[in-house]
Amino acid sequence: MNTSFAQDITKGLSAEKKHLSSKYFYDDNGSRIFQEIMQMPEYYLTDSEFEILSLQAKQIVEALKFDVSFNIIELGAGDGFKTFKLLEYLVSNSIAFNYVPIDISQEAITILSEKLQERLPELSIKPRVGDYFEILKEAAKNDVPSLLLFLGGNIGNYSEEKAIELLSLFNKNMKVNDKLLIGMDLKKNPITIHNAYYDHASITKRFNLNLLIRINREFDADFRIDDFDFYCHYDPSIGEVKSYIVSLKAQTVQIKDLDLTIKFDQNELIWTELSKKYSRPEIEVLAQKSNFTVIEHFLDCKYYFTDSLWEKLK
Ligand code: AVJ
Repeated sequence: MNTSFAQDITKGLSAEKKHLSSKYFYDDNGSRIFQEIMQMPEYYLTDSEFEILSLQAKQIVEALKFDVSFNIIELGAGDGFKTFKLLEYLVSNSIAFNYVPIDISQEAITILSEKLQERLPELSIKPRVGDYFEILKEAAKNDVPSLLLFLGGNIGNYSEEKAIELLSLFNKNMKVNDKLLIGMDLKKNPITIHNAYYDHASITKRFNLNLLIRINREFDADFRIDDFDFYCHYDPSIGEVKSYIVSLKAQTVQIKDLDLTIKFDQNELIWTELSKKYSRPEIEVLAQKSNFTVIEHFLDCKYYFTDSLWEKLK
C-alpha cells in the first residue's frame, strides 16, 4: 500500500474542510486524462509554452551564458514533448550538453528516452528515476554548470509559501551561476483562465473524479462517482483557480483498507487543486525570496505564459 497517499487521504477526508492533493491525480489513468487536457483548445498553457520553446530557444540558450559543456536537468520530465524543441535547437547547433530527465515514473522515463534516441540520435541523455533532490544534490557536486528545467506551470499547484520552500530547496542544491528555467502561468483576462479549467467537454471534471476512482481501486472504497460533481472558480483578485469535488447528496463512503467511514453533507466540498497565476512583478518577488534573480521572462505572443530564466545568487 502507498502509505503517504493513505495518510493524506485519512487526514484530508477527516478534516473539517475536506481536501485531497492534486499530486495524486497522476496515476496511469490520470496521466492519460492530463494528456487529453493538454490537447483541449481551452487549455492554452501547453500551447503557449510550446510556442515559447519553439520560437525562442536561441534567445534562451544565449541568455544562459554558459561557456563550457553543461547539464540540463529536467524535474518531472513527463513526456518531454515541449522540451524537445529546446533540445533540438542545441543539438542542431552542436552545443555540448547532457540531458538529465528526472521523473518518478520509470515508464515515462523509458518512453521519453526511446523517443529521444530515435529523433535526436546525437543527444547525450542520462535519464534518472527517483527523487528530485537526491539527484540534484549529486549533480551539484560536480563542477559542470547546470540548467534546471521546471516547466509546464507545475509551480502553480503550490501556495506561495510552499512555492518559496520548494524553490529555496532547488536553490540550496544548485551552484552559484546555475540557472533555473521555470514555467509559470500569468494573470490574464479571467474568462480565459476560467474556460481553461471549466471546459465544456468536462475533461477536467473527469480528471478530478478519477481521484475517487483511484481511491476505490487502491483502498477498496465505495465512492459512487455519479453522486459527485466538479466545481472550480477563478478569483482574479488573488490569481487563484481552486478546484473541488462536490457531493451531490448526503452520503456515507467506506474506505475499507483504511478503516475509514466518511460522511458527506449534500453539497459538501473536497478541495482538490490550487492553480496559481502570477504577474511578472510577483514572479520577481518569488525569485528574490528564494535567493534567485530573474534574468529574463520569455513570453508567448499572447502574453499568457512565461518561461522565466532565473540565476542562483551568491
Ligand atoms: C499541470 C499543474 C500545470 O494546474 O494547470 C490542468 C494541472 N489541472 N487542469 C494546472 C491541471 C486542471 C495543471 N498543472
